[in-house]
Amino acid sequence: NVDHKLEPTSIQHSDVKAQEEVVTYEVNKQVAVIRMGSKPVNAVSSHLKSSIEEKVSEANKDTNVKAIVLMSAIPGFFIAGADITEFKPKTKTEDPTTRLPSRLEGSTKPIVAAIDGFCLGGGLETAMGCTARVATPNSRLGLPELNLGIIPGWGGTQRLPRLIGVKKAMELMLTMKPISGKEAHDLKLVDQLCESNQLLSTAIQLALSIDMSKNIKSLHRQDRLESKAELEQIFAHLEKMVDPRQPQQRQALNAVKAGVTRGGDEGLVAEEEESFNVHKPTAKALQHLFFAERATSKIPNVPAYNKKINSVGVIGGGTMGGGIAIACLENGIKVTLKEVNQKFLDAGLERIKNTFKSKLERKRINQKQFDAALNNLTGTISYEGFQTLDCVIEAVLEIVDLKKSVFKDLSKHCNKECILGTNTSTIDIESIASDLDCRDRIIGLHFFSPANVMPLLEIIRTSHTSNEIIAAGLQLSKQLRKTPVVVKNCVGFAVNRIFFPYGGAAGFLVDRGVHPYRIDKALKNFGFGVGPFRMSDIVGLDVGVMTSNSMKGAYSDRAYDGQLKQIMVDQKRLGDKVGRGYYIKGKPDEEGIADLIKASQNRANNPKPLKNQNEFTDADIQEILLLPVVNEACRVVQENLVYRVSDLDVASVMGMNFPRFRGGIVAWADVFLGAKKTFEKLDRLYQETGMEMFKPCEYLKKCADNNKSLESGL
Ligand code: 3H9
Repeated sequence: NVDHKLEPTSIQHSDVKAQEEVVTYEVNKQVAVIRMGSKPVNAVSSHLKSSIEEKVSEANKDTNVKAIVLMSAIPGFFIAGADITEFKPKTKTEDPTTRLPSRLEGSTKPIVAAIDGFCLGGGLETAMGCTARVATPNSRLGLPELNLGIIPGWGGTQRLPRLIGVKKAMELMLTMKPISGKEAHDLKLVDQLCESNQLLSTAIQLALSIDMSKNIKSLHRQDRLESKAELEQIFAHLEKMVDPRQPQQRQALNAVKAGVTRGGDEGLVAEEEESFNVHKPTAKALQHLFFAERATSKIPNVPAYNKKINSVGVIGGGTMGGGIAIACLENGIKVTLKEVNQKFLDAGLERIKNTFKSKLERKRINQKQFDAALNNLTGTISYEGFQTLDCVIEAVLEIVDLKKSVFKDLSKHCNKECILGTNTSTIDIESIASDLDCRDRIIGLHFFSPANVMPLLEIIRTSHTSNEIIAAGLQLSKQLRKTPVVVKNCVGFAVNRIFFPYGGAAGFLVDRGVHPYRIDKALKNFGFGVGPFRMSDIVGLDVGVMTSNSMKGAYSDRAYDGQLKQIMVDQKRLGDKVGRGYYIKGKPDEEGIADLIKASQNRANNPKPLKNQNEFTDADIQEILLLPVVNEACRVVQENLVYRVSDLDVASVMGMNFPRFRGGIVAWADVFLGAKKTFEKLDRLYQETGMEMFKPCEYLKKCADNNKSLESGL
């Protein structure tokens, strides 16, 4: 009953690309130079593959040609990988020797891959099928396939270990992070390094120097593999490392092992079999997320924003304000930090400086970057200089009147084009500036703590925010290297709103006899870095109480009025900042919290347990906490607050650390359960408990009734 209707959002790409694709062929000094020019990133579609093969075959037949260079006509990209828009679930295994890299490896004339820019996945596999590789030092080479729920399928699991050893090859696959051309050269993956303007001549020279009679194909090299004893150790370690929730990791390992023990040719067959058997829901979820992440900045009717944001004013130097300032400084934006008095200002500036000092000490940045960041930072206790700022972000305490007075000041002291952002997480943005004439420039810029680390920027538009200011917000997020999600104004916006039932359901379960640590364990097993109670300790329980009160105020019908958090706060167990919360310094404190749990259950009138604590499986707990979140996400869709359903998937992954291999909160329900089952499970919970948070909303019901995916939208 799994609903597999979820499709990548950009299926139309490939048609456009097929027409634009150009592979050119010219002969230069007896070398055939084949240039790939398939915009935007040279993703290898079936069309591009056959065009390359045609040209290589032409070169092999051309008696004037001694060698071949394969390079890109698109600056910055060699090949970004196989074309993901063409991915379909496989119905049968194929002959792996028909893949592009194997075809290239079969060339009778030497082929040199000349790499300048991204060389990823099928791109690196193609380069490894060539006889040799030349690259620029800043190129990016890697095999990120596991991030799409699949394994390298064009011989990457075979050729990479044979070129750089199993240990490093598995590291590249498991971390999914690309390495630079320079590192690749150090590892001997790349034979020669050169600057961009020397790329063609270096590649030609290298190509002409290769003697094919002495060449050993990458697939058959033995010299760079580790010794038998080393391999045993490496594999034993990797066996422990692979995450059973991400089957593609084990499958990549299986393919590598098969190749190392049985030889490259058999390894290719093993890779094909493992590829065929990849866990399809995980692959679907991750590929969905790939396109979802790239779609969030596409907002209809928003004009192009051709300026750069050079200067930002940050009002309030506390944790959030400081984090925002650091994010700006790290990305070359000048920051003016404003506080109410010199003492607070000094403390705020000090915190920012200390963060950069610690980065310098840990060698995360160099002295030049340190100096540049601190030179870009100024502090003030007045609005002097605000007239010239491009953007101001308010991060003062969550007090409506205080925010109102800040915006009144900003309307006087900033220029008429300045973006006026608020980082509020709980206050209605419409109300902050209801009587000001700069309402069209007011926008929510909601960062997640720590603001310089978390990758999401929630951009909130009020009924007055202009499209130009939305464009400016998107530009800011690009400069800060964050992923934006644009959401219309509502209490909690996207992330806090859809996740408010998560804490509620956790409290609900505790009052019905399930221990907080048991709940944390189940959610960790699901893939969250930490469970909800440990997370509360990190965020601060007092902050949690404040946020949940504001959510309860707005969505009282489906809130759970649990008392445990308040009881903890009354006992001064505020979380990590005081060393004690649900845990003591991160360690369980069963005895310490036992009475507090009882007190919470008493206040809830000791409700009947749903079932015996031992009978709860991980899946039961995960569904009780997460299905109401899916339900609330569907309500957000129903209220038309986001531009596309998948924005909520991105928001959940980037703002709440929802495990990315589950595809995001709505995709998880869609792909792993299906709309119908999601509806049935929620409805059953609603019937059993009478709690409104479980009552399926109209949108969810409609999708289930019409057999449509939850991602299909209104
Ligand atoms: C693979 O190779 C499997 C093999 O082993 C064979 C198995 C059988 N396909 O990210 P951007 C589009 S799997 C199709 O905004 P950037 C992207 O959607 C692949 N389309 O640019 C976007 O379209 P739009 C392994 C692709 O500069 C546009 O290109 N490779 C592909 O910020 C620009 O992309 C990867 O996983 C693709 N492979 O980042 C790498 N790649 O404009 C995937 C991009 O309509 N790609 N597009 O929204 C990336 O990581 C980044 O795109 C890259 C550039 C770092 C290259």
